[in-house]
Amino acid sequence: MSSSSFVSSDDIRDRFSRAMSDMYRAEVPQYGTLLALVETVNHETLVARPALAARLTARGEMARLGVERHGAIRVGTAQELATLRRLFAVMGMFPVGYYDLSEAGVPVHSTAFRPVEDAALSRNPFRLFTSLLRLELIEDETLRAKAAAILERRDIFTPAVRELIATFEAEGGLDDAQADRFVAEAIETFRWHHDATVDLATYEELHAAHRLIADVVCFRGPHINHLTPRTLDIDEVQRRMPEAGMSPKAVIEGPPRRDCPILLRQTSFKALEETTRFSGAGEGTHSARFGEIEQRGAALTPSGRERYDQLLNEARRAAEGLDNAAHQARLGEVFTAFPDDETTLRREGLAYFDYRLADGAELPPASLAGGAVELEALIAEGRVIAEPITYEDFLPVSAAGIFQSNLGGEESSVGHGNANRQAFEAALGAPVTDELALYAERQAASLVALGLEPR
Ligand code: OOG
Ligand code: NI
Repeated sequence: MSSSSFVSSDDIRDRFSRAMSDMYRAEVPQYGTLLALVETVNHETLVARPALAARLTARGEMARLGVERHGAIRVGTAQELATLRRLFAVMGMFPVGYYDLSEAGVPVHSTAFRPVEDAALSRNPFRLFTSLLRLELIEDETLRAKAAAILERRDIFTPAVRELIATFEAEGGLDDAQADRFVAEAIETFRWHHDATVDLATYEELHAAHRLIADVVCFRGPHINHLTPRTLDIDEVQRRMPEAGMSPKAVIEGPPRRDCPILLRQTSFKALEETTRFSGAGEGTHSARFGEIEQRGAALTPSGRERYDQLLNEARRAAEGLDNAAHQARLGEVFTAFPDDETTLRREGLAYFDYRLADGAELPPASLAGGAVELEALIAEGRVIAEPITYEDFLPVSAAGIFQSNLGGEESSVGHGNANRQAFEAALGAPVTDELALYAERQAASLVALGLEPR
């Protein structure tokens, strides 16, 4: 087969993200309601804020806004995770970042499979937050062995998707018909099943150890547990959720509302209680699936991130049990210590920026290999434009908040483990890419393209 008949990985990812969204909308109608609300608020925001619209267009983010989603899944074994890595590679999605959720009493560690190149991100940035259950954090040995044995018996992939992954790896691509077939087969892995694979007693036993363990172990596959559209005004969507019939999570996770948004703000509607049939004719309920929204801001440098983590901790200590309005007010006060204008964020090296030549501008020849002082002058003259780079990743504290609000807020009964990135990478069969390195490279490349010294 000639490579010219291959469909690009970006196209396959785009087809997959649309197919997942359609499947989830059919499975969880409230997700459709949430999509409609986000679209309305995004439209209103763009009309009210033409400067924001112009900026999203300039950054190539306008086209992706309507299709932008992330989702989340949880798997049980190293083999499942390793095969997922190969499956996502077909779609140009690679493991970025390591997240340790055991810190928050959730017995998983995670990565995000996502595109990494600029062009791929603009085409469709679909990401999947993927968690691996850490059975070693179950204290009861008998229960741990039982869970492992149940997981050993299942195969979460269809034979056809395994074949198509192998074809992709051997040939270097998939043609149009293979790509469609791949998408149809791949989404089977993430479908919801009303039937559990275990009896009610086993479910309850695992559930008592940790609700998440039951969610991962008792079903045929890693059902997609939420999909998240990107909003331009999360406060407004949160405010309107109840009148649209959704029950929002108590507080919006992440930083407060700001003039220059940073990182990621997230909220969700609560997981649904769903009727589940157990083997041996038992019936009960399980809740796993919910809807979430996110608002993205600038990627922070290591020092910006350190400052963010510090302030968030400070705010959280005093914000326990507050409602969203009070929580946001408290965050707002604490975060006055974090500069909220682009020039300061840039000069103090708190956020990553992308530098480009203004339309029609030229650089004076002397600026070749110029230093920071010269860069500032070029920006002041309007010849070079600096735009914050959008954060494409996740936040462990927020992720823990999302997990917990959908696990019923109960106290965890599993031991808090330590981060174990090595074990995660061994299971994955590959290293995870450091997300901060990606932003740093992108910033440096934009300066080099202008003939300026990278910073
Ligand atoms: C994943 C929760 C994390 C996010 O947006 O931070 C997440 C899960 O519940 O499986 O999706
Ligand atoms: Ni999420």
